[in-house]
Amino acid sequence: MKIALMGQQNSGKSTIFNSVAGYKAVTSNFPGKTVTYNLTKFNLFGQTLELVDLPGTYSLTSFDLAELEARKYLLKNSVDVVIDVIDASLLSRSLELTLQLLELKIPMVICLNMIDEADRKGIKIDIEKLSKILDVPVVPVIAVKGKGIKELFSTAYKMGEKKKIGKTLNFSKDVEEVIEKLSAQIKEKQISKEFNVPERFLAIKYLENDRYFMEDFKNRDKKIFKEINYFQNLLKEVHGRPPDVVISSERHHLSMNIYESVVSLTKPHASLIDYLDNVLMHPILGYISLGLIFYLFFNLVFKVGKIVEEPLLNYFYSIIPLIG
Ligand SMILES: Nc1nc2c(ncn2[C@@H]2O[C@H](COP(=O)(O)OP(=O)(O)OP(=O)(O)O)[C@@H](O)[C@H]2O)c(=O)[nH]1
Ligand SMILES: [Mg+2]
Repeated sequence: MKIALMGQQNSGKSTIFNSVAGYKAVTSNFPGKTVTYNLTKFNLFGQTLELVDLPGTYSLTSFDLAELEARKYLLKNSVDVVIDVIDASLLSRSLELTLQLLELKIPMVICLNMIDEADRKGIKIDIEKLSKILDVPVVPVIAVKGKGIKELFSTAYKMGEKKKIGKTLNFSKDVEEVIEKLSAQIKEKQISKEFNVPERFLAIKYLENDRYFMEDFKNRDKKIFKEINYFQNLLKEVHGRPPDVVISSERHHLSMNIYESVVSLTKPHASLIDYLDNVLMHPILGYISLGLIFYLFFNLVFKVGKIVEEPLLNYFYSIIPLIG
């Protein structure tokens, strides 16, 4: 079974990867590119699972080389389960990628990582509700402490066995109608099979003018290209914005709605690190602290040095004749 870690930058993918990989990880290059990814194998329930740590990705519609390679890997490598690693303290932004991953219709688990950070910021997430909305299991994790990692992989394994696919959430009615009509055309012409993606996903990519999917068939099928143009113009006319902006704002809107229905905000807990940060980064107190730290440091070096100097010197003097 092949499991892929996907998620936005700094969401903790590599920390999770390293917690199971240890020294066995193999780093590879995407063919012809300098973008790397890590691969490892590990055992769970007597099965050998393959785990790949993909580059951080903000969106599946992207021009960034590393992000495009991560997407291509998902499309071309028959991944059995995707673990969508989310920074729980940045939930609304992260959900935009989650919605796109769901459109790929690959079995998925959401890893709600950095629960400790979310707690500290006073962000409380209703995990059951989030799981219900997306019809995907959600596992709370604190990757740096190894908390929840076992449950994460056993859930991923179960999802891979069941091949259970989450829900695709609908956009506004008029946008959804355009997507449906274009999907029907794509289905009729069996284009999505070539790319090995669901029709709805491909229809959205075409409306977004995604270069990877557009370039290949532009020369081959003039008719569908005309249809795409027609639907793109339709969205543009109704919304007064380019179709890719319309789609991304639809996704943003959905993510915000989900965020608002599952998150409750409480007072952030100020930790010792916050207090230290406030003092050390203060424009005046910061310099005073720096002076104090230097003062203590030099005192430590000279005072402790004075105490240990004599016994150390005596020791060295005593071994010099032996060396002689
Ligand atoms: N507080 C907290 N920090 C975490 C947790 N998990 C990871 N981190 C920290 O988050 C930072 C980013 O973690 P990485 O594992 O490098 O993130 P990544 O998703 O691999 O990042 P990219 O490869 O750049 O996309 C590191 O400093 C981790 O120590 C967690 O559960 N809690
Ligand atoms: Mg990483």
